[in-house]
Amino acid sequence: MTSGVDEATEKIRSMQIRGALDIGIAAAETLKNVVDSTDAKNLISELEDAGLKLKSARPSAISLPNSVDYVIYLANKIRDKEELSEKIQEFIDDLRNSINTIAEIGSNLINDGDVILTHCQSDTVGEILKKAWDDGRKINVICTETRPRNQGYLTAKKLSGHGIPTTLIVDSAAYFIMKEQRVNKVIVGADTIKASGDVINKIGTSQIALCAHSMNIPVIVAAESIKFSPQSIYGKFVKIEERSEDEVADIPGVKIRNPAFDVTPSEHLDMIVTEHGIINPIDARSFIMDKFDWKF
Ligand code: RUB
Repeated sequence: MTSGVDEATEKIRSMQIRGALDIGIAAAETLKNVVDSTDAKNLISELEDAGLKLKSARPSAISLPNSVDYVIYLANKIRDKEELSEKIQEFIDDLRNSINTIAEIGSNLINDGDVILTHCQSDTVGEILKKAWDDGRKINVICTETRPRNQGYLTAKKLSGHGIPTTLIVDSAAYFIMKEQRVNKVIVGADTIKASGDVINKIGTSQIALCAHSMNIPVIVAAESIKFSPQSIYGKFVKIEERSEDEVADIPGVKIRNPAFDVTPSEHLDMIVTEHGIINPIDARSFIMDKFDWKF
């Protein structure tokens, strides 16, 4: 396989590249390399092979197949390789820019004095919080550790490195701390958003959203449109990644489970911030029909 496809697939699989947006961008960049280095006559089959490989790297972030499918859609439409390569670059640039637009929109939801809880590590959420801080809003952020891979450490380091007062807690302290610290907003990222408005994100998100919902604390999801699932319109199931038990514990005779994502029902979510504006989770279906017209 040419053009770094195996390397990119391995980096996504081993989580050297992680987070749904970065995974989608890495897939598009890899396929652009395929376009730039393959004969025009073999291009579609090379892209399809590379796309299949990339898609197999991780199953729960829809940004990965969406990104692959969009590049292949472009390749079927645009036969001139140079023009195709430019269009793929435009797509990559749009993906990169969408996070800044979400930061603009999402930071307006943050008020001075907010105590915000976030889970895992989402670049999109991070940019919202940093923008709110840069705009002068004095916020406090609580990060969950996010066992077993501890992505919450990355979030805590990034935010505190930016000057934002940041507290790290173990995952099981979420409910206690939400009450004690009077958390007034929960903000999380997303790996996949279904037509029903249900959101697939890092394992533990659904518990946090349930706690927040029970205390009337708004739960905000920050996600680029590439993370919505057109396949879910037809009821396609999203596979929840089950990672190695080695990440959790080694206790002889004990079965270990390590699901990496969970599904938060739309009724426990208040809004989704996208680069196209804020939507009600129950409007996800029409959002998908509108933004994925190339799919239908
Ligand atoms: C990452 C995770 C993030 C979303 C959104 O899981 O669940 O919340 O991917 O991230 P993992 P972003 O570490 O297993 O990839 O906003 O950066 O796209």
